[in-house]
Amino acid sequence: MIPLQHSPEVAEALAAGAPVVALESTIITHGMPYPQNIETARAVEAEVRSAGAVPATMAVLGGTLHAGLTSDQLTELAEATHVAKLSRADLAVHLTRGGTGATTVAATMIAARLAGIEVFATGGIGGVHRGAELSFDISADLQELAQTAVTVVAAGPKAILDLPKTLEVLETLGVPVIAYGQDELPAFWSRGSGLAAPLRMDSAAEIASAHRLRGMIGLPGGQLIANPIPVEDEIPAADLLPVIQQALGEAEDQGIAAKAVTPFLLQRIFELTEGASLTANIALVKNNARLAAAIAGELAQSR
Ligand code: PSU
Ligand code: MN
Repeated sequence: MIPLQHSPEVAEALAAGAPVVALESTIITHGMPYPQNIETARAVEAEVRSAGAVPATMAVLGGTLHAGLTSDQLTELAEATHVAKLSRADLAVHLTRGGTGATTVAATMIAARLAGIEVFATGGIGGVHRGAELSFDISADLQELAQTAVTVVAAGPKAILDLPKTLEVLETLGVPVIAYGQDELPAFWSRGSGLAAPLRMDSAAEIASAHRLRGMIGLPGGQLIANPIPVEDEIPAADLLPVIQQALGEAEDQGIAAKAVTPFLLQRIFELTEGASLTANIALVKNNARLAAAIAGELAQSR
């Protein structure tokens, strides 16, 4: 039997065909410092609720994959240190061992599909790292989008990445990259990236229809919705550039590799911007939660 447990609220919503939005947990354990991580996790759940959907934060606790956490479970995860960061490769091993771990975008998509949830909100997806031609560091998030039928709402790939290469890989993998309400690809903390988004949509209803149609025409995989951070919360890309360069240089000097790269860079950028990057990150996740809830609402209506 699959060690999967829905929270009572999520189970009830799914049984009734009500809108549900999956949320990831790596952003809580590896993406934000305490206590902002738990404050954000709660605020994001509240956004989903006020937009008329039920939030399902995904995590592995004691060898069980949870779809929907209680308030106590959320607190426990946010306060824990040395939590494992689980991607596709790690999931079954950690479930076998009875371990605890936070799910990345890739693992959250897998969990969402298993749990029967079609929409997922996060901050930014992983992608092709700068220097990937030497390091081969390409996030498993991209492969997952190619094979798991979940619509993921993010503020674009994180600006620490090589954005043109990330778009190229997504194109190769057949993943629709849909900017919401603008022509340009948003870049996480900034609304602009200087790159045209491959696709654009302007309503949650359209995004929900495309999600349905993908399944009907037999295409595997999901959709990436690149939702720009609200104007009042963004940090212009030019302001971030030197900070990102510095953080990348330090990561290289210190030999940071593999799973540690993204958490290291996010933490250093937080320190170097004196918290401004975190404030923007929190705002964009909440914004993504609202759009995801609207898409989940449209999908529920079309069922
Ligand atoms: N979005 C955020 N903060 C994060 C992440 C996303 O705002 O910390 C996490 C997600 O879990 C994503 C991971 O899957 O970063 C990417 O890690 P990597 O580059 O090692 O694949
Ligand atoms: Mn990586």
